[in-house]
Amino acid sequence: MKTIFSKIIDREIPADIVAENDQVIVFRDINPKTPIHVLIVPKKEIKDIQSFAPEDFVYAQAIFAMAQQLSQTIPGAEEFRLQINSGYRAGQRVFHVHAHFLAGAELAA
Ligand code: DGP
Repeated sequence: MKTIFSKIIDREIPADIVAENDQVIVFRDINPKTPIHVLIVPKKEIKDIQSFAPEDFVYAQAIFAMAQQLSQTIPGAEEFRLQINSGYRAGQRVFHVHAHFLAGAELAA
């Protein structure tokens, strides 16, 4: 069964998409925790970091590259937090690995 994020990637359900390339898609979180809160999601369905195969690490690079691009293009996102919850007990609720890009406010250290 497809994940909710794959349905967004395939345009089967709507999302506020802010960027996309061959490796990742970026859309606004439905429940934003900060003024700027987007999710960077690999286009390949990988459950969590624990499940990465050696060839999947290209997506780790793609997530970092996209985070840098977002910081340079979204006003107010020059400084940001990148957070990946990997596993239920770490707070993950959508089991399609993704990075939260959080910005637009001073975040607790
Ligand atoms: P996590 O707990 O790390 O798995 O984060 C999942 C995030 O995904 C959570 O912040 C809410 C967001 N989310 C869940 N379903 C949807 C959806 O259908 N659309 C959008 N835009 N975000 C969603």
